[in-house]
Amino acid sequence: MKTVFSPLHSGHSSQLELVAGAIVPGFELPSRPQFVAERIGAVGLGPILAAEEHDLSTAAKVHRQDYLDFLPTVWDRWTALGRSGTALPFTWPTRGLRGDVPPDFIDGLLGYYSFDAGAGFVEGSWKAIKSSHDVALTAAAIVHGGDRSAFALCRPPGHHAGAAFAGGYCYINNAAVAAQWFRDKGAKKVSILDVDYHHGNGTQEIFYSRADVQVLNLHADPMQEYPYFLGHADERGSGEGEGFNLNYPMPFGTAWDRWSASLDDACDRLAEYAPDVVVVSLGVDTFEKDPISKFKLTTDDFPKIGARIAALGLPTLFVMEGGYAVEEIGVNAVGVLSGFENA
Ligand code: SP5
Ligand code: ZN
Repeated sequence: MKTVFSPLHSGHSSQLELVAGAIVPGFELPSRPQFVAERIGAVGLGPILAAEEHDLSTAAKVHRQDYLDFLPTVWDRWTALGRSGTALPFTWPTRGLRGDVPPDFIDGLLGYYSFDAGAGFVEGSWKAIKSSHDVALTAAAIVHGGDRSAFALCRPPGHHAGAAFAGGYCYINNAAVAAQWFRDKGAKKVSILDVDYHHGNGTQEIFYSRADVQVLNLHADPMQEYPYFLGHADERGSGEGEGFNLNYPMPFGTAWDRWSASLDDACDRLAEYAPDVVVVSLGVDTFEKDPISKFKLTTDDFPKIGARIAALGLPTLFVMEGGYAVEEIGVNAVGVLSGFENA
């Protein structure tokens, strides 16, 4: 399996986040994809290729144009005020406030275009965000070109990013852009299978009223876990999209038995839908030692995920999402890919 990767991700560093009332160094570290790349080399998964640049025309079909126009401007607006550090929002247009009027000032704009304080900007952030998007589309093109699968080693991740908002370490929804790109290249139907620990709220929002992209999400129950405000089992799509969004919320402590039952059901529903291509939002923060998560998957479980997905027999693009146990992220993520290859 070919992997696509970009070194430009590394300028997106020194992120800060709010955890239990304290501002701490973020969990979404630049070392994450390095560990994955090292493991790819160690097991001989296949070549690691450079990303090719793609314009944002496909992204503009899943994101709002004003949001895409805003992202590259954040750092300049921030530093123009003499600020340094991490650009972060602190006010959001929740119920009872105006969500339809973007303010002029950067602090207001950051809140307008986000749903949490988990997606800050530093000097290299935009280049990293754009490179992650390019990684996803370069890998998608490899699958479109006839390879059975490819791996987009994206950083930053994407599945929390919606049509017009960042959040949860995500800015551009790489998996959603790839799914849209496959549609534009002739795929009639695309399935996105999101196995990250957290609900992929952005992906759900983007495709919620569409029947041409099925979205299946396995995740921690939003009654207990971030992102809290989306991901319930009764969210099944709207209008033409009714029935094409499926959520599998699971409780803290979920281990392989229960998690794999959800995966089996999701794979059955996916097979019924019979897409032309599958996009896997591959988070490995379901791992038992993940520092921000509460599922109990073990390193031995990850290859079984890959094998189950391989049994679908469909062209498959893997897109890297979360996973914060950095020492083990390589073994676990590549475990899924090897399990797919060896099935
Ligand atoms: C892509 C992805 O996996 N994003 C996850 C964003 C999670 N943001 C909320 C983190 C809450 C961290 N709680 C830390 C508890 C540490 N003991
Ligand atoms: Zn996650």
